[in-house]
Amino acid sequence: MAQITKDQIADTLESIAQMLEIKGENVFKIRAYTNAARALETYTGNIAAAAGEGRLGEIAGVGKAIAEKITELVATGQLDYFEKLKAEFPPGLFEMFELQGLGPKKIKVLWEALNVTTVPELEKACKDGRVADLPGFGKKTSDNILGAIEARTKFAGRFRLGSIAAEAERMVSELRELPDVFRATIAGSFRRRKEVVGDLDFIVATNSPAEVSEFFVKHEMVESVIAHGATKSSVRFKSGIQADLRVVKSAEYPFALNYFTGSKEHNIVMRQRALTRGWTLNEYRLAALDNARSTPPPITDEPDLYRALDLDFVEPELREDRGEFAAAEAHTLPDLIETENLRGTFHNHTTASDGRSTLAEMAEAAQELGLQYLGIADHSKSSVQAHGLETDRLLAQIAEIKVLNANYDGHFRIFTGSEVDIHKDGSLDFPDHLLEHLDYVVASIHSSFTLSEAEMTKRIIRAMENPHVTMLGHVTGRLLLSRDGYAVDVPAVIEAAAATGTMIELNANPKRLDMDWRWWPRAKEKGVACVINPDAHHTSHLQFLHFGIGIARKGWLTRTDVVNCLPLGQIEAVLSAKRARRK
Ligand code: DGT
Ligand code: CA
Ligand code: CA
Ligand code: ZN
Repeated sequence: MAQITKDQIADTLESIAQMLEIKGENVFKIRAYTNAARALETYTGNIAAAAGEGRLGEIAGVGKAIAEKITELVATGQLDYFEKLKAEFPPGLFEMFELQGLGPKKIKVLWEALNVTTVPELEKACKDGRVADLPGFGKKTSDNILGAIEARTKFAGRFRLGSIAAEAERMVSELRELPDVFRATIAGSFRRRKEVVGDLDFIVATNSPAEVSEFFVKHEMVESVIAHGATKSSVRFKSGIQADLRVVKSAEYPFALNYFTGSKEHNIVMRQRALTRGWTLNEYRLAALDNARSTPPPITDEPDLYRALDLDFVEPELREDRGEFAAAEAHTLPDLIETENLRGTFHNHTTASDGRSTLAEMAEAAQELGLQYLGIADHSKSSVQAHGLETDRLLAQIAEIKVLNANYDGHFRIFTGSEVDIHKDGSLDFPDHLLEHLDYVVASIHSSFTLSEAEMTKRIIRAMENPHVTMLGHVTGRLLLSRDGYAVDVPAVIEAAAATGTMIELNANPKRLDMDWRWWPRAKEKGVACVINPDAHHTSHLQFLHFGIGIARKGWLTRTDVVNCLPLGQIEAVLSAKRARRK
């Protein structure tokens, strides 16, 4: 039997909480399940081992009753209580939970008042006005639900890099360890670090194709097998993503790797360049055509292939046919940023607002990652739902940081910041005389998402004109695969960032990855500094920086374009540059 994963356990607990809420159970009981689910999401230990040794109670947020249920899940792969509870509900109801903005309270009303229990029924009820007429719903809610249904269809079959990276990386590392496997890589959009991917493409070089394919289709992460052949297999992983495996001989590997890395647009140009030299390029080889004036050179890896076509090696992230060929010919490809270049980061939350780790825990985690500084930017007072800080709590946090900093002997530093809400009119949630006490300010939009593009752009630019605003947070507010960003004229924002000396954030949270990689070359050209921030709400989220690096690379950025590559001792001047300029 396949071992149940931590995420599957968390999902089960989350579903139980939703069902209990529909049943109108006591809030404490409901909260116990949601808290336990959250605790598991960030638990880094081995859950099966902890269950086996009776140590689940040690996980903060997991009580005795829930620990017993987790133990049953780990031991048997299912939970009797959950199955019985589920049987009390129409099955279609669970799909409704996947719609953005629709929670148990509303689902309960829709079910009881309109007898709506499936997504198609819900769509119909919205369109004929029955949902808008429900008490507490209204036209706006009905429209939002329709928007969520539309988004669900539009995004079906796509996956955020952050939700499938663990499965993909585990598979490739296990493939590499098989006897007789010479090389194994995840190609496709995953290798190009696209923010969302359609499927995974594994390429393996081996002399034992049957054994490798067998290992792949029988892996415990596999939910179902779509095809199982000698050199091509396809499966669906438990997360729902499809994964294709191509097994090739060592000599074919560079060609298969290059072809299946793509993009399709990049491949077309590669093949064209081969043709103009009288050669033919496909996923197996580069060979001379009859009319060829020369034979292609021997090729043992991807750089050889690019060299053969008179190109510098093009990093996978740049293979989108967006100027990489001209640069590779002219030897002007950028020396792309790497994770190791980062020295610190700025947009991070703590338990003071909606984070789940304390200030001290966050600082320790940053040091363990080898960072020299950590910026703390908890929410400001208007973000009530996120427990935003009022003036006195912010001042107390500044004092607390001062004390911690005094103990670091200058080797590490916490910078005091705030993620300040931008009001509807572009004014900020804190007055200047308070912002002056901070090392830096992240300004972000968390309300009034539906302004027109012109109003929204004006609002953001007005905020950037404030000399205390060091950086603009998540530029469009998009949530990948669930919510489009608000309407905003990004080129105008980039222009204003350049004019005011404001940095633009590359929010590295895999749900955001905002500003989009397609805009970074323009920002760089205008001289706008990038700052890569994880928007961490837990110590484990500092790992999001890796996703941010992938996007920065896709945006052609080097270490000199990203301010948080600067070491302690140099970063301070950059943080205060904008204020100094205004004085
Ligand atoms: P995805 O999976 O939709 O996120 O995107 P990719 O880029 O991984 O696309 P996928 O999995 O369909 O195919 C992997 C690569 O194989 C793709 O990037 C380029 C190559 N490829 C697939 N179909 C074609 C094609 O019709 N022409 C060319 N030139 N290359 C193709
Ligand atoms: Ca793919
Ligand atoms: Ca594919
Ligand atoms: Zn935010």
